[in-house]
Amino acid sequence: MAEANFVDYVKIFCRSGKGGRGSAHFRREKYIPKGGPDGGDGGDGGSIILRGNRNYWTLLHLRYQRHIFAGHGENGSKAQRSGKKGESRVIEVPCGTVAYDALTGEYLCDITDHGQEVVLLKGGRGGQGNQHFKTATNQAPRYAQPGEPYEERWVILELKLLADVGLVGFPNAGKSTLLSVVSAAKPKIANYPFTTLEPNLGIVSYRDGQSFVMADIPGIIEGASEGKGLGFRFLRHIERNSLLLFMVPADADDIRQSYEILLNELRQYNPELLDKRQVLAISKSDMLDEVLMNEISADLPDLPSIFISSITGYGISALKDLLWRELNSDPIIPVAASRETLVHRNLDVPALGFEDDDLLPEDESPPDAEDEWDDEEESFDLEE
Ligand SMILES: Nc1nc2c(ncn2[C@@H]2O[C@H](COP(=O)(O)OP(=O)(O)OP(=O)(O)O)[C@@H](O)[C@H]2O)c(=O)[nH]1
Ligand SMILES: [Mg+2]
Repeated sequence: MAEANFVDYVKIFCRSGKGGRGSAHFRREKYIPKGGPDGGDGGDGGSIILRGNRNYWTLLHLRYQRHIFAGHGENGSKAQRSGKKGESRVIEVPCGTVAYDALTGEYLCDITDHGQEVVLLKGGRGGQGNQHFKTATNQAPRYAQPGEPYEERWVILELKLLADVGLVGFPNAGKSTLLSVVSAAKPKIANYPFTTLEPNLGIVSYRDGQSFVMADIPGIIEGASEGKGLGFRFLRHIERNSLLLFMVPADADDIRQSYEILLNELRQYNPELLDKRQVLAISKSDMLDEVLMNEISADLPDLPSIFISSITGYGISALKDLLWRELNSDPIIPVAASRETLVHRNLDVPALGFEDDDLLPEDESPPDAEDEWDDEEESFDLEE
């Protein structure tokens, strides 16, 4: 995942298709003088549908596709012919995409699974033709239903990565290096803070073809809650991880205190983050000897902890074992359920800083906005 291509917000304009009009036609043929009503139904308008697709990792593919229109239903016509349905438009999104109303910030829906579909905007129903309105007392209804109108809306799609393990640490703690060692991901690694500017995901293969997903997010610093460093911009990507892997480098002045600072920043962002399972990895342990390790071990915070080195490989396979065990340990909240019960707060739209582009550009005005009236369809048999 190239860093510049990580897009986790898009704003798009969607419109469903309107329903086709029912026809009010009467059958008129040479030797059938009173053929009766034979107007067909209008076709349903197409819907706008969101579908989860595990082959997408970002919303990049939607960045330049700002306006999405479904097709209108065609009008019904004579001889009971129904109008064609309008074409629905399916928007493929990565699993973990949440949709909000762009004007109010109101939460609309959440896509978590591959193949999951949610109708974002429903197409208008087609109107019934006059053939349906024939009754004992009215054999010649001159009435047919109009189609239902379309719906339209500005929508913001937000991606919250669905990873099992989220890495939490100060800049330069070795998060990206670990991800590069345990997965095929190739994040940028360098010996300065804020190398990682956008999240990276990697799939960690475990025994017997099993695997879990690890997310490397930009480093957090003290005061992130006040907007320092990269702030909280990326913290929502760990909101859905079922386990947080804290990383504190072995050369930190005070490992316990570093952990507390990280924990506190998470708490400021969303206290529910602290309900997740946690593991502490002391990274860069190749800089320690046994004496130092024992010394550090004696004063570690109370959570499953492990010494690792991504450079020498020390503790890496034990770390994978530990993570796997924790991920599958008698779950307080099973992974899948925790995704489902995630409470979505409404979005603070102005804070996202989208340009004010709520006007549709000229060339993309809606297709077929006028309801065209077809004369032939409207002809009545006046001998009736
Ligand atoms: N000695 C040693 N150095 C390491 C180890 N892991 C990472 N490093 C070095 O630490 C530096 C920072 O590593 P990164 O993986 O970029 O750190 P990061 O946590 O992703 O940093 P940000 O992206 O800035 O938040 C690099 O120079 C790495 O080579 C390790 O196990 N041992
Ligand atoms: Mg990094």
